[in-house]
Amino acid sequence: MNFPQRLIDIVGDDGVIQQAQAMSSFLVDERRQYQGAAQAIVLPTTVAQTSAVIALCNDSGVGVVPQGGNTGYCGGATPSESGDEIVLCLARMNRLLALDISSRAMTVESGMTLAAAQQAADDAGLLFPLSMGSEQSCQIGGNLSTNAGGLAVLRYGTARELVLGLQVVLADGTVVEELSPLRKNSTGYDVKQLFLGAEGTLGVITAATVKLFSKPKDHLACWITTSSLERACELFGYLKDELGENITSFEYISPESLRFLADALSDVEVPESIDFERHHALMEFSSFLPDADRDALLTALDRCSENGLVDDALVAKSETERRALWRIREQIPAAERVLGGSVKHDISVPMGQLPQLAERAKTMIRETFPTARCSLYGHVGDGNLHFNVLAPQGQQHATWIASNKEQVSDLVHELAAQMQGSFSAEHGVGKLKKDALKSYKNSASFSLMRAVKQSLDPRGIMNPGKVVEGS
Ligand code: 2HG
Ligand code: ZN
Repeated sequence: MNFPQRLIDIVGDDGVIQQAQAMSSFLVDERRQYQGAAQAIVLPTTVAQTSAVIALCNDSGVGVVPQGGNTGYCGGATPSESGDEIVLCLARMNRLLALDISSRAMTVESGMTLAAAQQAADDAGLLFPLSMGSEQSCQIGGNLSTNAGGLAVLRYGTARELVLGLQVVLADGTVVEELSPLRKNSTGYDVKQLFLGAEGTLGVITAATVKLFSKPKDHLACWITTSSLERACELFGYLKDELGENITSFEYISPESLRFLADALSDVEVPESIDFERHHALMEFSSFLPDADRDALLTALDRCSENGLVDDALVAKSETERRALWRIREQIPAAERVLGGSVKHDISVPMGQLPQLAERAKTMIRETFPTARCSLYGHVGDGNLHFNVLAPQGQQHATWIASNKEQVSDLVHELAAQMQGSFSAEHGVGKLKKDALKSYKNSASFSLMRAVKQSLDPRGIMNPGKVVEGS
């Protein structure tokens, strides 16, 4: 029996796509950097089917490329060009399996979109705080596999910190069943951590039990104008001391990024009072005592105006205004796409060094590529900057990016490493940053990663060519 027929025997006719046109969207990554090929796209509906498919692939030496919403930036869910692998798409495993209000925990299958998971929590009067621009299409399995960050890390942590339990299928088809809502469990190795951030190279996450939180009674978004990134960081420190855990996001937007947004996307409204020449922070403030907390926020902002940290502050007066402010920040990546794309970097350094990182990176790029344009924005409250480099005006963007991206990224990643930072704060490694992992990961840790890969996936079938190879 041929291989695709054996897959059909496990998942049924409607669970295997082999026709070229129907397969095409699964074979290219979000940013169109990688074009792969595959024997088939396989869409299981149960963990038993997933286990049988992976065991079959292991026995047959066929590579398995797990894929969620296919929104990743590093090519981690795109198969190789060989055409020998299968793409294992989890989209049909998208059920809510349990929601335990007293444990503040919810168990969902991996193919549930992030927006659907947020909604499921909201329907129960609780909050699932993971949040990012791609939430309508990205899926929980992918979020956990890349240890995604997003917009509320400051208060709730990255995806890794939101997980209580996992169900994972290993390369030989074994199902690791640890879907527990327990908050405390001190029984040896925390096995689930191996799979969070592994990008499907050690096994496929099929379901997860995640933490839920009380829903704040009020959200306030506040657009703050200030004189520099350094000031924005100082301001964050001050407001954190004053307002504590109530600050759920603190995002930075450089004047350049705001200008790119306005040039590219005329449908995103930037309030007239916002000065394009200045630096910006978008702060989200969530509270359980709306009136008292709002007063505390306004008083803190007044004090910051008096001591020169804040030039201007615009507090959203309604949910519509709040959403409009967030839209400005969230649409910056889309604006860069419209302008022809960028060489993207997702770097982090110890908090205090962020302004220095930004200045050094800009200077370095200017020295080597005097007319390239830098776009700086990101999650300043987490020490994570998106430092993106756009082609010089008037140049053919795709050609410029293709010829210079490696040199640009080497410079930026080297700088982050020199400053004790990370070359990938929240987007993962995939194919794109595999060499950077080898260069910058601590060598003992890198060897350990290879040993773990070798031990869990000795035939190298799990997401081949991504992150790390076995030893
Ligand atoms: C964001 O923070 C995302 O908006 C995307 O992580 C960053 O597109 C980017 O460079
Ligand atoms: Zn980001």
